[in-house]
Amino acid sequence: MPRPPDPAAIAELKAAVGAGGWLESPADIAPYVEDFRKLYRGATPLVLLPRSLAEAATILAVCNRRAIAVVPQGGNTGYCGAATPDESGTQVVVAMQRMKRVREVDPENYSMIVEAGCTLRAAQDAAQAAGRLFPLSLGSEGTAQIGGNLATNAGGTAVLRYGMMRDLTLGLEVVLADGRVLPALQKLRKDNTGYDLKSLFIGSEGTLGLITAAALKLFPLPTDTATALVGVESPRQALALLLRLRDAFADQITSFELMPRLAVELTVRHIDGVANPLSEDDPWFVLVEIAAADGAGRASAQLTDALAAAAAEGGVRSALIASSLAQSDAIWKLRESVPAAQRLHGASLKHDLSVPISAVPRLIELGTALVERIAPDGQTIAYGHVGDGNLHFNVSQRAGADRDAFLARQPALEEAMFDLALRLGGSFSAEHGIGKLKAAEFARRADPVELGLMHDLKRVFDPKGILNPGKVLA
Ligand code: 2HG
Ligand code: ZN
Repeated sequence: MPRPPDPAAIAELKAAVGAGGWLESPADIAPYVEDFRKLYRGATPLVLLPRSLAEAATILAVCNRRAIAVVPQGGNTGYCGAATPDESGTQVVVAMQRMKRVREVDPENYSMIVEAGCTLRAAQDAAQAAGRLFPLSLGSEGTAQIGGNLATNAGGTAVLRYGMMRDLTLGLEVVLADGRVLPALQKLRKDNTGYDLKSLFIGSEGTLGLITAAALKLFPLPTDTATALVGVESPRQALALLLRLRDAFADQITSFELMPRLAVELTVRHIDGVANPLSEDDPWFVLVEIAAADGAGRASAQLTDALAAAAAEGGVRSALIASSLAQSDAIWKLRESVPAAQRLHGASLKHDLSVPISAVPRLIELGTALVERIAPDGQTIAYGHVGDGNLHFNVSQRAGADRDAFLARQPALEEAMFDLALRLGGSFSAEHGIGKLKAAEFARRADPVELGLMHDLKRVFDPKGILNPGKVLA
């Protein structure tokens, strides 16, 4: 069982990182003990900010020897509380922001090596400066860090074309619970030497090791991108459009994001500088992006043709194809501001669900009916990465509804939503992870064989149970 650090342990940990490498005053540690959604507020005696692999390794060696629990933290933008210490005041936080170097960009091998504390945007920028694309893309990319993206196997808005963080990872450098280093930073496309250990750390939310750096895959930089906002009648029509566009563009479609009219209305109302360029009457909107690297400059014309053909057959109500970077940025801002607009609008209940893509319309129909029955004081705002079968099936409090009464619907609604997703062959955690928020649910719902193996792995990687206790595995 992890123990609270005594003064000697605190002194040893401070010495491991040196001056400027730790925080302990309540004001300094405040941002590290609360999660982004303010679901959890914990406590910690010490936030450690290692600057190097050696410092990170020493921290874990000390914590393991002394049985002190460690909570790894990146940009603290996660949705499930995985990076927040518990309330006991015994867990130290290891925040990776000072390990933020881009160690290498290798355009010939289409790879880069980046430290865990590098923000996603800084990694994208470094790739771009070398004429390459690092494609992971999320609303929080200016703050989210590569280490957190790896620890949560982040998804975002370009998964349809490029996959999730796991798919974008070639190698990892990880400090194990006892301070040993797994130096698996290879940038090979092919390496069949035994078990794929690195994959275990991706999505493990800091429970199996502390990721300090990664070798990531790069791609050709698109020379030609076209973005459109399309008004459609229904999720079924959106799905038909996706299939049609995939026929026309194969894997050049990078994003296919669905939003209901209410999401657009709330965003226009609450976020400065956002407007809906389409008709107020469109019930659903799709953001489509296609990207080509052939230098032919035809993306916009081809997307226009494809949407016109769909419209001629009644498959599209209205469409705006961005004719400038500013217009494409405005369309993206509309989509990426939906979570902030929902936050400003009032309380919300969130369900990060995925189903086979073909079941998305059914999920929306049946899920909306559940909301009407279980939380009539809420309004469904189901939006997101429909090209990946991933909906953020969120519910916002109706104007004038009692906040506490609305929030009290959460357990019953969540149970019904998760059951529905599973019945449709889906998952109750698509891209936001388990963390603390869904750990009990995971323990209850996971297959016993699968869960047993996960506990066995946890014992092998972290025999003293110091790494992020209470997260993922309850
Ligand atoms: C997104 O796709 C994020 O915008 C956040 O994953 C989703 O706030 C949400 O529910
Ligand atoms: Zn999302």
